[in-house]
Amino acid sequence: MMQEHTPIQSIVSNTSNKELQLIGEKIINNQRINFNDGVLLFEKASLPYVGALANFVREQKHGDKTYFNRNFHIEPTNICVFNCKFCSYSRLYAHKEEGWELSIDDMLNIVKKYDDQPVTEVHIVGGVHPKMNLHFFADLLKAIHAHRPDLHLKGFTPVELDYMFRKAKVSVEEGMKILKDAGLQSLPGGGAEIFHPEIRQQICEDKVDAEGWLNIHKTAHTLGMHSNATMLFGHIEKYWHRVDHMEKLRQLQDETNGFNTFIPLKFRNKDNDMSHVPETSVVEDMRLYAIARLYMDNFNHIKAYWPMLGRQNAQLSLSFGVNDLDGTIDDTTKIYSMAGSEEQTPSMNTEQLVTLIKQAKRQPVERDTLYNVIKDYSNVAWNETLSAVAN
Ligand code: V47
Ligand code: SF4
Repeated sequence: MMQEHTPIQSIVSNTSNKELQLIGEKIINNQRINFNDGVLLFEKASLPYVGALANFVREQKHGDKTYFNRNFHIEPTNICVFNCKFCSYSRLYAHKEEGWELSIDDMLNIVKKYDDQPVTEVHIVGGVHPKMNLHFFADLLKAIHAHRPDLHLKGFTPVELDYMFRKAKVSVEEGMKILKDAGLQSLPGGGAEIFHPEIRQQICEDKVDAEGWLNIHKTAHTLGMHSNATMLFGHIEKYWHRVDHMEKLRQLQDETNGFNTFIPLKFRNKDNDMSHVPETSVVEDMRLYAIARLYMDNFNHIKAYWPMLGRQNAQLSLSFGVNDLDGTIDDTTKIYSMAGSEEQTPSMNTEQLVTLIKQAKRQPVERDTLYNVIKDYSNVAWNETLSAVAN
């Protein structure tokens, strides 16, 4: 008797392009795709094709589950010694009157605003201030931890860490241990941008390079910490630079298994030195998410950061491989509002985020930083017609 094709097998076998068909077969058979496959998908595959495959992988891994967490952000400063061309947020130290620099008390007061709220994580990332050093941040972590020991402390990109460790004249391992002892539990994914020097030299030449970024994450993983990884896409990079970036992350993940999630970040072009570079289309964004889901086979989660992508596109991404929508944020981080994200309403509460996920016919699940389930919202009856997704 002839075996019936599943819908995904039919899509793959009906594809006229033989090369794309072979890649599709690898995916269906749970085989890893390689660098050339990744580039080919970017060059030749249609959105419906990569979308169907990515959705197949997403549903194999997570079914309809779509995670979010309740967190808030602290941005200690926007003063920065670096000068990344895509950054709309930083101010050089020479213009520090245009920026902000928070004291430990200021930041503790932000934490205290959440005293009665069931947030599980604080995300701490900012510019690289020449006077905020390793010991300042260790004291900050200790103060937050003493005030609220249940909060997971996720903070600092390798850009900040590399600078603070070099200034304090400690090795990466010593520095990470100091911060870990002070309460740091994970690293966020920022500062990765595009690893390849051909692009890095043009958009952020003076900050930590790919090797340094990867080494800091590797060291964190070795110390038992988890971390995220990002990729800033949709500017001057070529398709192969994206695949090269994902390949480097995939290799490190093979070694350490310390990454929680991969977060593609769409380049926004307002008020920065790359304003002349046009932004990518929604179709290109969704193709990117889908291909990321296919390439990053050893990453459990693909996250869309809704404050940057916009709510409607974040909702759409749930059909293209994404299974995580960052957090309910009361005070959207300034890095995106300053770079031109269309997010005018700087917050989305839990009801709105759950509704947004349900409208996409997915299953909203609140998680903690390490993806332990806190609450499944499937049966919480909120009004699904609520206009949660108005951009
Ligand atoms: O590294 C800066 C990006 C990143 C722009 O780990 C821009 O959970 C687009 O990494 N257009 C920092 N992107 C933010 C970040 C992050 C955000 C949310 C969650 C997590 C996590 C990490 O923001 C920077 C850079 O890649 N960025 N400027 C811009 N114009
Ligand atoms: Fe500084 Fe980060 Fe902005 Fe680069 S992206 S200028 S490191 S704040």
